[in-house]
Amino acid sequence: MDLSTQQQLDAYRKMSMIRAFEDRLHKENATGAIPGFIHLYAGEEAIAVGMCENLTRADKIASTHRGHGHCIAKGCDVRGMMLEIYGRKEGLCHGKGGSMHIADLAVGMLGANGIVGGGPPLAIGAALTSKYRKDGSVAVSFTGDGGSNHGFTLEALNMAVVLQLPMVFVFENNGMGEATGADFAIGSKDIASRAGSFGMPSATVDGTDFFDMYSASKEAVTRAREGGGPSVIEATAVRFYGHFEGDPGLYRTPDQLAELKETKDPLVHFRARTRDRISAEDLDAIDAENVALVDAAVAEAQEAALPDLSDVDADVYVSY
Ligand SMILES: Cc1ncc(C[n+]2csc(CCOP(=O)(O)OP(=O)(O)O)c2C)c(N)n1
Repeated sequence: MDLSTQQQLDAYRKMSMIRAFEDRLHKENATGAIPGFIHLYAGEEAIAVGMCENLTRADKIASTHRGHGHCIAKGCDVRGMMLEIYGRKEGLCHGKGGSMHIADLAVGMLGANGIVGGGPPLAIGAALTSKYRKDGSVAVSFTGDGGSNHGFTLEALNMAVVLQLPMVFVFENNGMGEATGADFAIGSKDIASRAGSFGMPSATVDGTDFFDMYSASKEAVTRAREGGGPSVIEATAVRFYGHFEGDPGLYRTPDQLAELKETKDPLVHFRARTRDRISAEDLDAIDAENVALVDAAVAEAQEAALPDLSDVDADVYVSY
């Protein structure tokens, strides 16, 4: 393990922040205060953080409809995200994007994406730019098991190999696409093994284990950065909430969900893996700090101003 104790604490801080953010949004959404749909990432924290701890601000990521965790892992400002989700003027995208379109190019976050499978074609564009400019940056797409079946995802996999791009495709296999099981929708039952037929290496990891995800990501990112071309990582995990907030979730019983939460919690796994070097009190303190930060962000978002009507068509078209 090449991570110092401080780096491991930093990684936990991000995973814990994602959990605090999502748990609070679950409650806030139930009050009717949040416009639009939200899809929560709780349960999948180790995937985003395990990957992004290997990236710099210059590296780019493309996300999904379930994007809050990717944003936090890549360094988006949590206050700006909360304001954005509430549709406020001071949000990261001036309150016009909302949960599914949060982007922050300053930290290399190309955007959450309401188009399932939309991330891979976007990210290979960033990877091609990196190769053309020879700037040494890497691009990463996060895609669900459902999105892994989309035609443009498969086209992007092929193009990344043909052009030998500095790219990593992360497939987050949480076992479900809305209410459809991945075991039904994926013919081969195995996303990672598709990579071989496209001509690139792959790894399958336990996406509830930060250290497993970190190691596989490190190998793939290093390969991409050193000119070795693209890779696939399939990371398995569980989503702790419904597909979207409001989903009745009839496809799993309360007992099944309770068991999954008990056995597949990435934060609990982190605590178990670091017990010999990081105290539970230190991790509890991080959790409490994050809850307080999220409390403050929500309180501010509730009171913040909406965008001005006169700005309705600003930021819609790019001026060249
Ligand atoms: C192109 C496209 N097709 C369908 C949808 C509707 N849709 C939204 S989320 C979703 C399921 C996605 O499942 P998966 O990729 O496994 O991601 P997860 O929700 O499990 O994170 C679908 C079908 C969409 N938004 N875009």
